[in-house]
This record gives sequence, structure tokens and C-alpha cells, in this order.
Amino acid sequence: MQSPVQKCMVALLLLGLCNARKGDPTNRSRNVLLIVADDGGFESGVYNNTVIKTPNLDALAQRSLIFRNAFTSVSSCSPSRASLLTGLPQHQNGMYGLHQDVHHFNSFDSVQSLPLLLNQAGIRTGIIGKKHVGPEAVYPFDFAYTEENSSVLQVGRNITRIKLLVRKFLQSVDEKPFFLYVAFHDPHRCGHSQPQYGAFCEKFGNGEPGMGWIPDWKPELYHPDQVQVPYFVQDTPAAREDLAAQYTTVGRMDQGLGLVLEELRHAGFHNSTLVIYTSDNGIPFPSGRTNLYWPGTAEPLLISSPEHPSRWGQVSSAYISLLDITPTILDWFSVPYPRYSLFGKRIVQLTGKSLLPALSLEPKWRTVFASQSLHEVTMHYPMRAVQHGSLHFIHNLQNRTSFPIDQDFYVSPTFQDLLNRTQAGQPTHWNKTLRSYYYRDRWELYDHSTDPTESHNVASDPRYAQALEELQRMLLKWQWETSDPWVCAPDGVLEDKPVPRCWPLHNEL
Ligand SMILES: [Ca+2]
Repeated sequence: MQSPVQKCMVALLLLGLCNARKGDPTNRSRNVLLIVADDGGFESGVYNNTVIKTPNLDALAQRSLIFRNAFTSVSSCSPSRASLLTGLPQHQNGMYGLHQDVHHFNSFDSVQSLPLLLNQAGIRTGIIGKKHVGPEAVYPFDFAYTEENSSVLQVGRNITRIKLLVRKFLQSVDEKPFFLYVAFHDPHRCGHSQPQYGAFCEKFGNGEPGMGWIPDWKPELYHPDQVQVPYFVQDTPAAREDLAAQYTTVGRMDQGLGLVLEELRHAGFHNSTLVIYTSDNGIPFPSGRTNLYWPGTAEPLLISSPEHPSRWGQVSSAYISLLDITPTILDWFSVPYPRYSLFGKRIVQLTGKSLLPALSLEPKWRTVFASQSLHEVTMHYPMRAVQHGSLHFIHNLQNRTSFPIDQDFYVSPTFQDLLNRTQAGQPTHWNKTLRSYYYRDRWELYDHSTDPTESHNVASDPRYAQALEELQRMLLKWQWETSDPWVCAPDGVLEDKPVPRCWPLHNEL
């Protein structure tokens, strides 16, 4: 004979209200699908590029809140991914530069990352594609197909393989909620690592001899005359050809994104999954990746919540940091951030915020911070920045040295074109000179309300003196709050005993 509780359970089961099956539309569990492009920018229909064909991103945008003022806190792959997955800037989580090979940067062993916290909360975690962070103990995933156990081209650019891995992950989930992180390697450059596939690996898998074949990919080709040249790239044949190759690779990622979302739909998780699409850093062009200028830090960001349809298709002007992604996902899963310290007694606190409220009502967020120290191990060029409304302030801590160029960008057709034209004394058709690019002012302040291309540094303009002082104060406050080891640089030394404070170097900086 059944007890009243058992009878109730049977009734609820019949109604599908308890222990809802995998893929059941009545399943009330919440999941997250985080999709990250590698060096992706605004080459998409949703961000008003009228040439490139990105039907899948555009369709996702129809079900998303579209952010037009989203910024990464650091313009470099591993540091950005570590910041994204910890909510802590690179100077706080320890991933100061790239993770792979001789660069060898890692987050601190006791950092409490998003996948770690979700694991501990009983949420199934998966990663497909480019991981590029470590150590493993800080970034554990239950299901992982990354460059650590596969070819990064296969798990990051072969969209058929990615589709099948997503299917495998979704088939493996049980009644537990899940967090799936799909990290495309597209549209990263290829010239430094696999030049045989083209500058952006735009030929990889296109079916031509020696290129392999990705069955699900229908390559979209663009003529260099067609592309929209951003203001920070020189308008020359070489740069246009480079952009055309980039577009083809963005197209592959877009089709891959469509396949991933179709897998989600097919498995029945469409209405229980928060989908986030963004990129780790700016596009690999001048003033882009490795810079804290707008082209280096501004990112596409789409957030699609099945529970918040009222703002689908709307554009938000709120200022968002990718440091907000970890608090957003923790909020979605109702997982609290733990109380702990990394070094000393200072409790680690997230300076980002959950973005979920923005899905219902336009917020008034106006401020985001950025922090870069290195990219490759040889590229120490620390910068700290704050964007406050239309004002963008950058502190170049080591401006007396030449701004470093990474290996991948150096061999790119666009940068070689700038070098060759400059050496030959020809017009570059660029908005900067190599000299101005290499040697920067210590303080840079741009007012986007009158100067959207960041062409006029107004840091020494008396009309901005008060604003400059306020921005310097805000930035320094954030550096102290996030335990920035560079907080006293370049004119002081941080002594942390008995209490942390800066001591002057009298080095005339
Ligand atoms: Ca990247």
C-alpha cells in the first residue's frame, strides 16, 4: 500500500513535475551554454556589418539582449579566458600572460574558478575547444575536448567535430544542470602556426587538395573590395585581403554556432539554457588584440535567456565587463561566491556584477576596468584602464619602452604591409604611425562623445583636468581592491608590511 507521500510522488511524476527527464520541456533545471570566439569582433550582421553573412549570430540576437558597450578586462587570450572563468582580473588571478609553451602563465593554485565552484555545486561542466588556461586543478571540467587532449584545429575549428562533441556532451548529461563552454578557435589568425591553411585558417577544411573537408561547412568567400575596413586598419589591398580571409573564418564559426544551438534545441534544452556569446579579446589588427584601446577591448556580447523574452532583440548601452560573466553564471545557478583569501588576509571579492537584472530592465552601469601586463612572456607592457561613460582613460605604466608586437601579428599581411610601407616612405593609409604606435604617452584620455576613433589624447587638456583626476582615483581604488601588484608602478615600490603602501622611487616618472 502506498503512503500519502508515495501517492503524491506518483501523481507528480504523471504530471511530469518531479524528476523531469532529460530534455523534457517541463524540466525546471537551469543550464548555461557559454560560446566564446577567439579574437572575434564586430564582424556580424547584428553589429551592423552589412557585408559579412552571419545568419546564425543574427538569429541568436533575435532571442538575446545585445550589448554594444561590452569590454574584456584584458586583451590577450589566456589572461582573458582566466578572467572570464574567475571573475578576477589577470593581475589578481595570476594569469599574467599566455599559458602555452615558454610563456607558461597559470592562475594561482587557490583561485576559486567558475568551473570549480559549479563542480562543487553539483553542476555538470564541459569544455569543447580552446582551453588555454591552467592549472588543471583550478579549471577542472567533467567533460573536456581541448588542445590538451586533441588537435586544437579539430576541436576549435572543425565545426562538424564540434557539433558531434556537443551532441556527446548533451547525451551524457543526467538530471543535473550543466554548464557547457564551447570555445571556438575561429576566427584566430593562423599565419604564425599553420600558414598552409591561410592567414586565418580560412582554407582549413574547405575540401580543396590538402585542406581537408568539414562536411557541415559551406565556405563564404569575400572579395577584398567588399570588406568594411575599420577605422583602425589601413585601407590598402594587403589589409583588405587579410580582412576578407578573416570574414570567411568568421563565417565558419557562425555556421558552427548554428550547429551548436541546433544540438541544444534537438536535445530539448532550448528553453532551460542561458546562452552567452562573446569573444576573448579584440581582433588581431593594429590597436586591437594586446591593446587596451577600444578595438582591443570592445567585444560582442549576446545574452539569450529563455526566461527573459521581454528584451529579446533590444540593444543595451550599459557598460559591461567580461568580469561580469562569472557573477552572472553564479547568479543564474544560485551558487554563492565563497569567502576566501589568496595571499594574506584580504578576502577575495568579485568586482563584477550579475548581468541578469539587465535582461529585464536597462541598467545605468557606466564603468568598466581593464588590466593588462603581458601577452607573450617577452611582452611586458603593463597598462591599466577605466572606461567611464564616454571617457576612456589608459595608464601606460612603462611607456618609455616600445610597445611590443606579438609573433602572430608580426607575420600578418596587415602588419607586414605597415612595416614595408613605413620603411619605403610610402603612405600607409593608417590612422597612426609606427612611431606613435610604439611610443605612447603615459596617460591617455579619449572622449568618445567627440572622438569615437580615439584620435586625440586630451589627458593634458585643462578642460579635462578634473575628469582625469577622478578617473585616476577610480582606477587606483580598483587596483587596491583587486590586490594589483603593479599598484605603485612606475614611480613607487609596493611594500606590503606592516600595511600595504607605496614608497616613492624618485625616478622622475
Ligand atoms: Ca584570443
